[in-house]
Amino acid sequence: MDGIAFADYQSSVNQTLEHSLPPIHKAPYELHKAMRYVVFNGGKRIRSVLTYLIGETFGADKNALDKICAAIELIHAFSLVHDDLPAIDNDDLRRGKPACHIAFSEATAILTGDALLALAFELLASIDRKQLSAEANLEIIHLLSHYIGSRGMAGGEMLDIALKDHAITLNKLSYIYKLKTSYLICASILAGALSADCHDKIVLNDLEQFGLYIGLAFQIHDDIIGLESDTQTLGKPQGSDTINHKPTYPALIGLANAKIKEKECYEKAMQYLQKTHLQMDKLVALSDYVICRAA
Ligand code: GRG
Repeated sequence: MDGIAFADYQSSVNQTLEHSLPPIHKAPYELHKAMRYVVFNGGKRIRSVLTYLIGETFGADKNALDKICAAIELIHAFSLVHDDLPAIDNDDLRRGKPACHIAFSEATAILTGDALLALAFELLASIDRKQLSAEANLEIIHLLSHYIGSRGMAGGEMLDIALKDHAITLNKLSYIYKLKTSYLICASILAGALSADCHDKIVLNDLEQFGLYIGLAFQIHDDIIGLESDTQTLGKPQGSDTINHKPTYPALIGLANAKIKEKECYEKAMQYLQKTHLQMDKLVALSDYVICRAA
């Protein structure tokens, strides 16, 4: 995210992750090494930057935000490790480096994902009562667990697997993208608002819609750069979705129409963001980055 002032947020979440992850000199060494390998592997931290930006706007406590953001990045890292497994997407490369099951072993990768997910909720449950009310803390735990479970990210991944090699409509693909990608982005945004005890239903609804649309734009852009960016920039083979016969927006409606859909989602996202009357400069800059990034 060069050129945009997000380095402070990335460094805050990285520091919290550094303190929260078990050290590699503590047993089980291999598991702790793998957990750190996948968390400090060059991720952009988009989801946690969203949480920081929204949380700050509403006046949330910085220490509480640090833990919530670290938990979100742990959940995200967990989902990528399991997504790359031979039984799911069978990807050998992640962020240009060997995927966890290649660098370690398949069993280690499964346990690494499990341990990251457990640590995320341990972190959320450890937030100081002076930094976050018990009600808000519980709401955030409820929100995140709901958005990543069978009616969210895990459910989206299940549908994705079930539909492999089957004909699929654009509506169905959008639904899968909503569950598997937009929901964690949405949860990151709403967690930022809840961390400041925001309970304004209209604002929360507008933020949710912003998250759903920017999440869909993010995933469509992921499809587009999968075709257009080179292998080195992507950190995985260029055109791998096509080679693996994965249904994507460009595969279903062509590259030019996919770009139009992405722009429409971005514009819808901006309309909902404007409705919230929040301090928007950085959120707009981050949203612009989401649809302009090369990797
Ligand atoms: C039970 C929570 C749970 C999950 C298991 C495997 C799985 C189900 C879900 C995977 C969902 C997934 C990997 C969606 C793809 C989203 C996507 C495009 C991720 C890439 O995000 P970036 O570009 O990654 O933000 P970096 O590398 O920057 O962190």
